[in-house]
Amino acid sequence: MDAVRSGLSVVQERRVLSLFLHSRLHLLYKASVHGYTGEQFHHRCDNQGPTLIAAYNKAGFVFGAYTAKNYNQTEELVVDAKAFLYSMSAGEEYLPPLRVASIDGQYGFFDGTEGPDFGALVFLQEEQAKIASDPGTGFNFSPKEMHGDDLDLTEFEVYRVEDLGGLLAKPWRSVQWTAERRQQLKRGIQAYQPEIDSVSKARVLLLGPVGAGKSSFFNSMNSVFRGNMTSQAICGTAGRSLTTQFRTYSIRAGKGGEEIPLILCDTMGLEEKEETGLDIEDLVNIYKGHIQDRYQFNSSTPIEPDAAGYKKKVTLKDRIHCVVYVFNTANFSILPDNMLKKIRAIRKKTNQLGIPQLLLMTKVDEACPLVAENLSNVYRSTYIQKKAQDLSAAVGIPLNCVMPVKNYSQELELEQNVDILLMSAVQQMLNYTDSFFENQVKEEGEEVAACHVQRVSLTNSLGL
Ligand SMILES: Nc1nc2c(ncn2[C@@H]2O[C@H](COP(=O)(O)OP(=O)(O)OP(=O)(O)O)[C@@H](O)[C@H]2O)c(=O)[nH]1
Ligand SMILES: [Mg+2]
Repeated sequence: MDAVRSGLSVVQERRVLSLFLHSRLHLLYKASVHGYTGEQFHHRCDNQGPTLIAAYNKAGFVFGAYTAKNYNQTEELVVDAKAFLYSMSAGEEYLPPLRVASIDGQYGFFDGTEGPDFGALVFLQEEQAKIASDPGTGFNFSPKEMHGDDLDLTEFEVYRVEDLGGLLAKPWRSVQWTAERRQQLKRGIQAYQPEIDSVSKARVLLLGPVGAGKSSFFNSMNSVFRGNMTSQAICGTAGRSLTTQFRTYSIRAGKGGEEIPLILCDTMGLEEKEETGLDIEDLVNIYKGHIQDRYQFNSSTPIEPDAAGYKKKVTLKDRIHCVVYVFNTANFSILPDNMLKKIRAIRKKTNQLGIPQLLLMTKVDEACPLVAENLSNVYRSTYIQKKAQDLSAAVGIPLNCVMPVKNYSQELELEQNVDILLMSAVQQMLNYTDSFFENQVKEEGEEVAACHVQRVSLTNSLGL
């Protein structure tokens, strides 16, 4: 999923987005990966709402068409007053794209079963990397300006155009974006003490799809407390999980400083297929504290009790006290059904074991340009609010357990607002850890009470 990347450069994307108001592009289909066929195009692009085509040619043009209507293979002409064709040529980075509205202001496209057909421009002509160009049919343009007279394509992509909806007048969560708040959060986390004497640190497990930002979250928190950028956990992008070991990370406040009372446990990413990625049996062993730091996961064979890396004797301090599901805000909506099924199965198991759960929405900067511009817009972005609601519904986690964050990914210096958002998430993790311990105390109390009742009834039955 992460391997299919947009062919648009940052500048090209910005230029295309200048054609819309507060929108973002979401790649649905890339012909060089999925195939230059009408079937593949319709499979991925039908009923997706507003979409934008980006066709690339050797002459250096990126051009295409926008429609606000669905592709649906109705074999009819679709009227769309919002449809337009556009073109950008290389070397014009600072100019807005050429935009061509239809001749009658109504023409959209012919909704057939083959490639998209906007009359004057027909894409995937004859199921090949080609276009047919016929200015005057629906739209009028100069072929030289539109595509440099080059009809062969080097790439063909379709994006969903997602409306970001602007900013809410009032944020849906209030945050104090101040230096005092940053300090207060830092002090609060450092001073945290679990309610149970035998446990000195909260053990929080990060779980989620490959590339969601689990390792980056640890690195970011480590940086916040160190006071400078760190990259202890390996992170980056690859088709498969970069993290293949179970890692338990402590965090020190400052270089050589004291450890803070939090252990972040990093796992291998979850993968869509049954036999790949983190295995649910391994996960239960992690929850119970049986898997040791640096255990090398093997998707095809879960750990056995006599294996190296299996800790037989475990106590409450080795167990996972809080589970955090980590999702990339931007690509969550294209998570395959199998992945969601896997996550629901994990949720069920986690509930059975009574472990509190939170959801971390990462990459809010990538998801919404208004947030990238200013992180304090995170709770005012209509788009982020919608994503939080969608994620909450899909994973079955209440909205008040959903925490948006931005990890450090390219910065050289710490930033106050990034720190505040990251530490607010950790603060919540510690609150949830407390509820885990409260349950333990309650259960132990109930056990003691049950023993007492048993003893009393035994005493009674013996007539003592
Ligand atoms: N812009 C931005 N990039 C991020 C953010 N979080 C992570 N990244 C980037 O996303 C990529 C993947 O992040 P990782 O932390 O390696 O993801 P992971 O969940 O540990 O992935 P696996 O170990 O492979 O399962 C890296 O290139 C990070 O720099 C974020 O909040 N914003
Ligand atoms: Mg990782």
